[in-house]
Amino acid sequence: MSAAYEVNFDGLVGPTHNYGGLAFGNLASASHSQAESNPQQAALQGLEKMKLLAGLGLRQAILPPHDRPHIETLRCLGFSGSDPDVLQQAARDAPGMLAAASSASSMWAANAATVSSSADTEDARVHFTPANLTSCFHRSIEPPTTCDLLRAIFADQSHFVVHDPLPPSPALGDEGAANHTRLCAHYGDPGLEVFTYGADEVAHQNGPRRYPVRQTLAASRAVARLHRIQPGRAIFLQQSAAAIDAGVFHHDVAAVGNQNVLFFHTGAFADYQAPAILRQRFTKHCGGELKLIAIEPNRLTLADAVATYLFNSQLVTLADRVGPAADAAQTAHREMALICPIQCQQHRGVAALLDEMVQGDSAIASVRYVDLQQSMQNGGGPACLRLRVVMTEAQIAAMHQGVIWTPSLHTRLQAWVERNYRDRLHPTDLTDPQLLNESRQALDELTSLLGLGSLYGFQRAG
Ligand code: SUG
Repeated sequence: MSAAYEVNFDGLVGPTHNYGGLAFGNLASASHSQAESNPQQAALQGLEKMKLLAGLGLRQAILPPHDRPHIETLRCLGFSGSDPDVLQQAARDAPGMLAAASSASSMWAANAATVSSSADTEDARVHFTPANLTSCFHRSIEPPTTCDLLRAIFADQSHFVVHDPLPPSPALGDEGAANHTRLCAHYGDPGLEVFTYGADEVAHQNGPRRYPVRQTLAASRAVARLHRIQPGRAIFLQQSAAAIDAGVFHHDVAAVGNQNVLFFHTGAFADYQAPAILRQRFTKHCGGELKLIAIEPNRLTLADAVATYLFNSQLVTLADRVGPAADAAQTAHREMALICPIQCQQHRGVAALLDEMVQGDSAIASVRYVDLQQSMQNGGGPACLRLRVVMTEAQIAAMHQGVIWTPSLHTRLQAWVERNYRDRLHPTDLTDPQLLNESRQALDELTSLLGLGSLYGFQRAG
């Protein structure tokens, strides 16, 4: 075993963050549709979360936003002329398409890709498959930029493989790490890769009735094959249809795992025995015991789990702040902390449950609350905003260094947001050509701030 660390890559919120009501089955997105947003506050709230985690001794990095409004997408739909013409025509003839092409949804980095740690793969490289995000149009336009980004950050092919996304068919709907959890004894040990899916195919007899399935078993199996996960280390579990119909559009709204701990709602899985099966597989493949923290519906309904995003918290292993860094990675099962949205603190039942958990002998020793109101109103909690990548020290050294969080980068990003982002945005503002110019100006500055060169289409054109 070599020491390894979990690095959280947080999606930086883009300048067009708005409430488009675009994600059917995501209750928060529907209920905030057409509300006024505050992109500046959204981005600063995200940066504060990164700072908190870095302050807890965790490794933190940044994924830049995608360029929006995405004029190339609108041109593909037949809108033409100058960029302002394209915006005008789209606003007039297809406002839904303009909203989709303007969404800042790439901020939810848990949907950027599925990641397998090198300890689990046959070629001992870290594998990434960018999610195809076929279920919603506004998200389906993310994969090309995600590929470019991941290939720029993880360019060293002796350590990393960035696959192409799966073919974009609903039969292969893939939403990335939001439906994938890695369990292990130590980060550097081979683990168990848990893939969750909504149905075998899209139209499944026992599938949800109200809301769509976003992840299929065929997609999860394909990702596991591409990643060359060692035999026995991938497991596929179905989400319960009732959970999806209650608003659990991604599995990470009903469960979160870290190392040897799984914190979940008992209504999350189709098979009530799924956690017990996981426990057996964990003992066989990882050694030791998987600690299950199960919350029953009589303690918390699925509806309240969705409303508070309790399970969309980040479950993190706190590093030893006194000891040397390498030791921090090697010592098993240090204290874990749960990073919860403030909505959990504001809900009496959830706050009481968390207090009990911390005071009792559960594996979770402390809770920190973060204010992510702007993202939460679109259905994105702490765990949605981050993509976990487990890496050794050598792998961390091999990735692009400019996106690694430092106090000085934080200060520069804060100033960059304050300088470039609006503090009010209404969906009707998306037609404003000035917003397009501001966004491009901001992203142009950002790529040089992060040392990423010309990443976006608009930087390469002309
Ligand atoms: O895909 N919301 C996102 C939220 C993604 C949350 N991610 C995880 N659970 N990991 C989605 O539903 C709303 C956009 C809008 O309506 O403007 C949106 O896309």
